Amino acid sequence: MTAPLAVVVVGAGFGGLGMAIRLKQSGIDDFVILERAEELGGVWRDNRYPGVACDVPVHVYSFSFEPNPDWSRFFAPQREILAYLHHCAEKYGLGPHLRLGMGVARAEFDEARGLWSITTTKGTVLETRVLIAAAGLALTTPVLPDIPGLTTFEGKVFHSSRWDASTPLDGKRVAVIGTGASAIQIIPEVAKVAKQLHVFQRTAPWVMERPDFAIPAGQKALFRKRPSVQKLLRGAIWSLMEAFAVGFVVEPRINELRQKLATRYIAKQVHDPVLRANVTPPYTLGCKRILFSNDYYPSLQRPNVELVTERVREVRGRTLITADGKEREVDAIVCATGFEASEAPAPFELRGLGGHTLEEAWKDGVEAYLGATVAGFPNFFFIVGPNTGLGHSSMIFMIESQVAYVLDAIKTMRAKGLGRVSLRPEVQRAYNERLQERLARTVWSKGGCVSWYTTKAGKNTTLWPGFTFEFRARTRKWDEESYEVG
Ligand code: N01
Repeated sequence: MTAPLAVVVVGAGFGGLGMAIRLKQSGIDDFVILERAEELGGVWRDNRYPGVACDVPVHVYSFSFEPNPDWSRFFAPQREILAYLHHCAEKYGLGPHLRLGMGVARAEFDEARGLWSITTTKGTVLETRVLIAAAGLALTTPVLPDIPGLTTFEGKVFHSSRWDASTPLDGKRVAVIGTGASAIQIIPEVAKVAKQLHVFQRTAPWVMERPDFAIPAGQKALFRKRPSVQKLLRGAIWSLMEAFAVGFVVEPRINELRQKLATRYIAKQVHDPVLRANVTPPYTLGCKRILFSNDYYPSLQRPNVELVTERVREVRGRTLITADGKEREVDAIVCATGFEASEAPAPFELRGLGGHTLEEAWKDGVEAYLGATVAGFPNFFFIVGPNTGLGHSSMIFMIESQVAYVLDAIKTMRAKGLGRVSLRPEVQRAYNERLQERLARTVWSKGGCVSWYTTKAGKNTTLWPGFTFEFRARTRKWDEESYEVG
């Protein structure tokens, strides 16, 4: 076995790459990034469905330290975001640190030596002082619907995040199950080429107008010449998005106003009163993720598209049978049915103090401190851990906040010669009590919906309950007093 590393980062998406860049910039070079896939990119590598694009303005959906003056659109397509991540890895010299096709099978903390021992999926063993899981928690593991007969469907069936490019849908009869963020990007594209498209909706989503546009060449030139202009724009967009949080967590009347706008948008776009009623959500706007699209409602009104609100009871042969007994024969089924989220499993087998697993620590629900550390798991950090998701702004802001926190912890450990830092259980308890109290007052708890934000028992394990600037302030410096150090 080789000498212990300083840091192992697991995952090469926005979180893992952002962490790795900051490590390098801080002069910490003895680290590796383990990535189970053969390519970097995280969700932007996995999601390749037609129409896939960022649903947050791209000027805020990119690293603050690496602006890109060349985005083609305000809501950039997936291929540009993936290319951006490749560019970042290359520019910041991450190539020699990347171990592609190598995931983590298990990791165990050696208490006597204060080191993590990691067994990779290739069977190699690595040791490291600090282990950082940036492997995605909430939106990584696809969920297929539990419909009898789906697995024996005689045509093609696939999940939105595992798009089967070898199955062109042109001229085919297609079913899309789900009407979430992925589905509303897929449906308009498939509707253009399919012979017939059946959209199976369980709950109507709130959809608002998407202020998308191609970024003019003059603007790109200006961004290149004066990066401060793009920075100012980024700040302005972030501030506007931050204002949306007011409606979610402080003043519901702001949300009510947005809901009126969304209702008016339905009235403007959907002409048939039956369809209009069917696409009108039965819950308060914001309770589930707000979606943005200009072509979703028009696509539902194409002659080759049908919105089905009956539950799919069974799949038999090539036929979907709904609860009302109606049968629809199709060639392909796209399951845009989301991911393991609020009850996501630990990203890999992790054994901390006393040999206890993270799974055991989370038996009553996933939780952490500042989405980063868990009591009983020394020298272990998450990027995009529990309760760091957002309903109103860009995850990249949260990622950069968490990276700063973890980096400060590592730098402090090195400066003070700390071999082991372990979150105090009482800190985790108090933090989560307060977090859940705040979440209980928000639209995510009171809005009358069932969403991937909360567990079946109703605990919100995914979202941060406030403004992103609050999170930034709390993660600016590592708080040594919250940890037992040694
Ligand atoms: O998944 P979802 P998603 N039978 O869970 C339905 C991010 N994202 O992949 O509402 C029938 O939101 C389910 O119905 P219901 C973003 O954070 C980002 O679309 O539960 N239907 C719902 O309609 C997003 O929130 C971008 O009643 C079933 C849909 O499937 C997250 O990913 C783009 C069903 C699932 O929607 C997940 O989005 C895309 C069943 N058994 C996604 N099970 C960006 O652009 C589920 N459904 C950044």
